[in-house]
Amino acid sequence: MSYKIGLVGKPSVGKSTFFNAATMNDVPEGAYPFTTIDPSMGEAYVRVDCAAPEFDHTCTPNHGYCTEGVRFVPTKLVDVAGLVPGAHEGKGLGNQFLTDLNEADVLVHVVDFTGETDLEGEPTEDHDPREDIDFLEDELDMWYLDILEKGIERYRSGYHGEDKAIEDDLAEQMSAFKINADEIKQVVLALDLELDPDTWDDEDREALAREIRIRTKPMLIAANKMDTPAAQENWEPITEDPEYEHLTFVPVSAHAEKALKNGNEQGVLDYRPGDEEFTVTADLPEEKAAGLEQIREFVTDFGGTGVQQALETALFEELGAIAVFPGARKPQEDGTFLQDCFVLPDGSTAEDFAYFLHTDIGEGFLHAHDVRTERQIGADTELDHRDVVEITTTN
Ligand SMILES: Nc1nc2c(ncn2[C@@H]2O[C@H](COP(=O)(O)OP(=O)(O)OP(=O)(O)O)[C@@H](O)[C@H]2O)c(=O)[nH]1
Ligand SMILES: [Mg+2]
Repeated sequence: MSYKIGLVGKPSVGKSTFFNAATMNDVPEGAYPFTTIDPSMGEAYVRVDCAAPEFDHTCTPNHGYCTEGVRFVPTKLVDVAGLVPGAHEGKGLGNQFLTDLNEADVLVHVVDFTGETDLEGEPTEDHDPREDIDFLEDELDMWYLDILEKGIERYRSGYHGEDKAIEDDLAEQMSAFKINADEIKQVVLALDLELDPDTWDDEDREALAREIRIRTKPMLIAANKMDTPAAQENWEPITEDPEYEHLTFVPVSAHAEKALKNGNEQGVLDYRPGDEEFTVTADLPEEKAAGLEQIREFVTDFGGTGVQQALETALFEELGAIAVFPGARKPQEDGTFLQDCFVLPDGSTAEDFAYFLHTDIGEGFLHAHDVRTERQIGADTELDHRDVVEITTTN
């Protein structure tokens, strides 16, 4: 039910460091059972400002945890290994790679901004991280193009029904990308193409595949290793390059996040994930203390290590998801309050939310209340990020 964020990138960019830091969580006992589904899939958290303080009560989260008004809401994170040239043709870990990619709702492309690793992840000098960005986009586009071509073949064969429109065949072939015939038609028309694949040349098909990929697989660039001077030098030229206007970049030090989480676990410092400050609580050997001071400088300058920021920007901005609290103004009789906070697709209505909670609630939907304003809202009202919604049913 929760969203899946996929970490992708060539070898040695820091995917595993990012993944380990993000999924290593000091969750209070009884909060949420940490389940490792497989070694590359874990539970990470995204921060949402808790609504409970607005009602002068303390929340009791069912999942994740809440600290000083910040709710940590679970989300799934996947370390998608195996990006190599030709991955779309099954090279490297090809099929596993594509399965993982397929299941990810949004991608975080981890890029080594130092330029000190080549496309295979081997040490080098003066590698342009732009090549990595282009390479991943091209690889994804070729994978989409393969599937698009199959859809066109399907249409030409006429096997699935003579009067089917091209967008229907493409939508069927591309169903794993969660795009429907109507949306495909929009993309075709937006590119000034006709709804007839016989009029499309190679370039048109590539453009179409790319456009569908951009719309269905939102992606964020995590500019990693930004704790190094080499990476910092690359930041401006790349993020201000007009070629990459379509991308969002977040500066990240996966290393720093891992070090702070480790310190927290060892009880030598207090750090809340995502914060731009932390407190050292133990007497540390000089070298370790100096290392932490470097990290302090980094998180102060960059507003955090970037790991939480990358996950949240991916989910709430690139994908456009919203977090909604089901609830009432007051705690229940057993003292529980705002136990849940769910992440829903952009544009979800009050009725969608009811169905999301349970089919019975959806089917019995009578009306809903915006708990903050105490106003009644209809089934079709679109919800906003951080809404607190109470649903009244007939049953
Ligand atoms: N300076 C710096 N080094 C980092 C950072 N994150 C990772 N590294 C280093 O980069 C190297 C590769 O990190 P990994 O996390 O193993 O990279 P990966 O992308 O999982 O690599 P593969 O599993 O081989 O694909 C290691 O030596 C890390 O210590 C960072 O934020 N800053
Ligand atoms: Mg790894």
